[in-house]
Amino acid sequence: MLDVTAIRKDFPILNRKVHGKPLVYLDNAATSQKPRQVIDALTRYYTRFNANIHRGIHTLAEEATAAYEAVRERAARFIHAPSARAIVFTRNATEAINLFANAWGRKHLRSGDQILLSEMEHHSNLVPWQLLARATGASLAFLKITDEGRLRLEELDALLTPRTKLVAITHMSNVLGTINPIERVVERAHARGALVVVDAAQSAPHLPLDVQRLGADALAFSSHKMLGPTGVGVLYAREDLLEEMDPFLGGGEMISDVQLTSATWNDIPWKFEAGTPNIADVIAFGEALTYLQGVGLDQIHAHEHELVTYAMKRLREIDDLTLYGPGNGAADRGGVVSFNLDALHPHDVGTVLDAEGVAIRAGHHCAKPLMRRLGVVATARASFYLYNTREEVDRLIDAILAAQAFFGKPAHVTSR
Ligand code: C6P
Repeated sequence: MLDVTAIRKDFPILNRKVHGKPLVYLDNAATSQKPRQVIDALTRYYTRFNANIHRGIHTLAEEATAAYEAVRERAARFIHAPSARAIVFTRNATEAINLFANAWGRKHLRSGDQILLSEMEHHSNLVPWQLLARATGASLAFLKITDEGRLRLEELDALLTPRTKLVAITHMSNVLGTINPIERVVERAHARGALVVVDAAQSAPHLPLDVQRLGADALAFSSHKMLGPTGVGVLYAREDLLEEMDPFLGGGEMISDVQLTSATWNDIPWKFEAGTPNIADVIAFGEALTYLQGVGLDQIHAHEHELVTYAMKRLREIDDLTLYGPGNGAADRGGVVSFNLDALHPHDVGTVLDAEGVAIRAGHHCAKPLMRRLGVVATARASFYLYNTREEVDRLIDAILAAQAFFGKPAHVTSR
């Protein structure tokens, strides 16, 4: 059991009011709030040891370098990577996927090769592969999903052909909440000689993650969804892959030697970190990782599962409301729930909820092909994190009833 009361005290923003009502922040899948420890780390860096890293020989530069590289070690431990050399810092999960798609894909894919994706991918794990396919002549294939929002795994073997060089798949859907069985996908993909890239943007913040147990060849996630600052992402990739990949961006830091017309590359992972990186935010991200590990990812996942189960039970009590994704209480469901109210646009729902102090997301969630598969243009989405409570779920339900009342739909359940 999490001590949510104690946790909430670490998040100053949770004390604020929105439209005169206490904030209920249920947009964690978009970005999480930050604990004081992370905010303080940023201030500490800028007030104590701000300096450029790797190249300086003065004390501040050495301290900043040590703090930055220590976070690489911490990030490796967080996902059970075999070594910090397999951790590349990027701007976000999106850039991490683009890095791999360009640096690995352009070298290894040819016309006639195939990239296998799923119908539930975020645009960040779709468009980079579309660009790669266009550049190399490779084609895209898609693993379909069931009406409940799960992968049609029984179709996987047929889709994995000798032409399939790479499978890129999300660990957890940002719309459906589905947690995909990555190990099983990896096992079958590897049996056919294909690599697997995992989009862990929605899983790394919420589930214990072990890249070696998953068997992922590469995996991407973002700091800002896991209590850390914006502007930091992580690409994990097998060291042997990173070694043979060409750089993605060229510039300072990523070189070993430079002549007027040629250059040689730095060791991994620095080969992929051209220019001055986001030093302050990486260092503060380290505090986020420490915070999450202090609380425990198992406990966080259990807490969110309980909240989403309760939320779905209460959402089901509301007439004219459609829920998306695996059924209530399903073990393969994380703390994200998408829904629609008949005859109400999700943006209108979101606006009324905001007036009640409840922050949710409404829209296509950067998953337009999935929206089409669900037969909608948009959904409303509530997403939970370690600091959310059952009382906040009740506030969500009350606010939805208020939205129905506001737009003239009868409310069929009584508010608590
Ligand atoms: N999803 C959401 O509200 P970035 O923007 O690079 O930090 O993360 C991209 C990304 C990749 N994969 C998945 C599954 C995601 O959910 C996201 C980000 C946010 O759902 C913003 S669209």
